[in-house]
This record gives sequence, C-alpha cells and structure tokens, in this order.
Amino acid sequence: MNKLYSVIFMSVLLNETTFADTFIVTHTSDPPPQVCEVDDCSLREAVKAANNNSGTDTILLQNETYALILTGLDDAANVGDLDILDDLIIQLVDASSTNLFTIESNVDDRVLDVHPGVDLTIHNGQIKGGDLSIQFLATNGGGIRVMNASLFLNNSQIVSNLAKDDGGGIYAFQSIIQLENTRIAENIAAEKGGGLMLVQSQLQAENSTFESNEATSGGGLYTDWLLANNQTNVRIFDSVFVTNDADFGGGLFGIDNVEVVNSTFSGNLAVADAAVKMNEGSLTMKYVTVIFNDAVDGVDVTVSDVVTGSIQNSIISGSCKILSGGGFESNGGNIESPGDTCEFGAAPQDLISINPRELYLDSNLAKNEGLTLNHAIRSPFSQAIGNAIVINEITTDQRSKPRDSMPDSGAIEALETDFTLIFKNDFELLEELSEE
Ligand SMILES: [Ca+2]
Ligand SMILES: [Ca+2]
Ligand SMILES: [Ca+2]
Ligand SMILES: [Ca+2]
Repeated sequence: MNKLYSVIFMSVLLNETTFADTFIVTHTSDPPPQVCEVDDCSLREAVKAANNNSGTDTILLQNETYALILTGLDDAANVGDLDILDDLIIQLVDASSTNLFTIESNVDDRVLDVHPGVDLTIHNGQIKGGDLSIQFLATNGGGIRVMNASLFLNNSQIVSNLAKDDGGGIYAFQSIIQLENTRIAENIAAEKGGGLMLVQSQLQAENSTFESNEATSGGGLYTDWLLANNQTNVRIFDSVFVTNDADFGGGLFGIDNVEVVNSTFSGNLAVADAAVKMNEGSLTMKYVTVIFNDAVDGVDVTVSDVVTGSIQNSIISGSCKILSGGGFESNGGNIESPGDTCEFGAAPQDLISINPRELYLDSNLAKNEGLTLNHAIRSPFSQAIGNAIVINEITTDQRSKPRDSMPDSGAIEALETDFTLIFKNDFELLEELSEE
C-alpha cells in the first residue's frame, strides 16, 4: 500500500473507532447526573455521555432493575424520561444471556424518549412503569415515544405503561418500529393504541406478542396513516394478539396498509369489533387464525367499504362485517363459521358454515414449540388440515414449523406430534386424572 494512502486509511479507521464508545453502567441508582466514570456511572449518566459522544454508542447493563426517580420534564435526560438524542444500543453486559434488564419509571413520565433522527436498539430489555396520566403536554407514549426516529426491540418487553392519550406502550410518529421476539403487554392508553400507536409510521413485527393492552380504540395496535400511500406500512408475521381490550377494535384498529401473516387473534374483547377493525387502507391476511374473541356487537372482524385487500388460508371462527364496495375479497383456502358473515365461498377451497368444533383447535393457548402463543390442531380430522392453497413464499407456520405440500388453513400447520392427546381414549384420560 502506498504510504500516503495507508496514512489516510489509518486515520479513517481511527475516526470510526474513536467515535463510538461503550459505557458500562456500574450501579442501579438514579442520582442527579454527573460524569459517567469508569467506577461510578448511572444509567442516566451513561445516556447523557452517549448523547454527547457522536456515533452509535453502546450502553451495557446488568440483569437488574434500573429505576428512574428524578422528577421533572426535560428533553436532555437530566430528569424524568431518558431522552435519547443520538444513535444508541442498550443491551446486557452478557450479550448471550436470555435474561432481561429492566428500566422502570417511578415518576410521572414515560421511560424512554427517542428524539428525531435517532436509531435506538434494545436487546433483552424490559421497559415498564411509564405513567403519563397527570401530564398535560406530552401525553403520548407511556413507555417509549419515538418521533421521526427508529426503534428496534429485540427479545424485549414493554409492560405496564400508561398514556393519557395515545400509545400506552409505544407511540411512534413518522418513525420506523421493528419488533423481534418482543412482548407488548398490559399497557393502557386512554385514547388510541393500548400497546402500540403508529402515526404515519412503519412497523415490522415478527414473533411478537400484543397481550392484555387496553385503549378506547385499538387495544393492541392502532395504526393511522392519514396520507394515502401505496406501500405496506405495517407487516406482522408469526405474532399474536391476545386478550387485548378496547371499545373499538380490541386487537387491531387500522387506517393504513396492513399485512398479517401466520398470526393468531385470540381472546380479544371489544364493544365493537373484537379482533380487527379496518376503517381505511388495505388489509392482507394470510394464514391467520381468529378465534375465541368476544365483542358486545358480536363482530370479530370488520372491513369497511373503502378498504381493499384480501384474505387467504385463514380461519375466522366468529363473525365478520365485510362492507361491500371496497373490493376486499377472499383468495381462497379460508374457513368461516356458521352464519357465513365473512362472504367466503366463491373462491377455491373456501369452507363455509364450519362449526368451530370441527377444527379441533386446542382451546388453550400455548407456544407449542414456537415463540408466540397459538392454538394447536389436536386432531387429524380437523377441517383446517390440507385446506389451504400453497403460497410459495410462505414455507413455515406461526411457530416456524414447515408448511407441507398440503398446507393447513390458519396460523398453525398440524404436526403428528400435536395429535398425541386426541389419540388417548377416555379410559387413559380418566387414569391420568386420577393420578393427579
Ligand atoms: Ca453517541
Ligand atoms: Ca423527554
Ligand atoms: Ca427527560
Ligand atoms: Ca398440511
């Protein structure tokens, strides 16, 4: 290498290595922040140091709870929420661990505030206790607020946060959210999006759980893209919406272009539209199971008359309100309950008027060797088996088990090992019961 070039090369390398730094948090307390020192650094001090050091720094935490106790509102991470002002990764010291660190707000503010232009990545973190119920100005995003920024949550949990308005767990405005093996649970929004509220934002959720969140609209997820666009902004794969609760749209409320694949909606509650309410935009569902949801109006899935899109290889064990005119249609391989409210039947391999008992779906939710809760098929006589139409690009089910050449309708492909219970006769079951 030419000497001049090698000097330039070295200086580029040095620049890159000196920019990003690693800050190791040494204790769990939250004193008024000073300098992050090698032997004395709080989480807040580490965040401020990373904010002030250009480049994507990494903050390392232990498998401990880091409680935020300094009251007040600011956007410099001195008090209240931790304001993230520069690209950042937060993870455990032991990156191979499956434990979680916890960042918990013990004051009247959210936990994390991700400011414009910032990429925040969290591995193995639990974000909990954010509370905006007495705030007057910043009332969205009880756990995390993401404004014109991006957030990647991996192996993480967003739990027990509260927003006065929208986004109990997370509120995202013109942002990109990526969830991988992440659980958003027991968050509350007084208005929209109990678990997650998206405004003109993109979501990719994989192996993720929206569980027991509450809101007025969109208990699990509310997604709102006011300006029409042609891209699929919300993609949900191998995920579950379970026991979320709202007045309107218990699981998901959409004014957006939404795709849901290999996913389950179970046990969601609402006054109207227990599982899914699509008001505008488009909805694409492939290999989705909707079952055991309950709405006062008796409707599980509503698709308004301006919504386009399609449903394929899915089970709706419940009732639909598909308003005509939007062009939303069945692409076949679907199964619906007696009453035939989903307007299936015209497309190939659509089964109508199927009593839910004929599906032999386990009424208990379990992971069944996957990462998210689902209802396994317990009998080889299930009407779901072999009823789906092959979709070449979808080769696995919700739990990442392979789809075979005769794929099954709904989120789960039946495996022989799933059938073991059903082959037991009554005598064997009685014996088991008496042994307990
Ligand atoms: Ca930085
Ligand atoms: Ca703030
Ligand atoms: Ca703050
Ligand atoms: Ca099959």
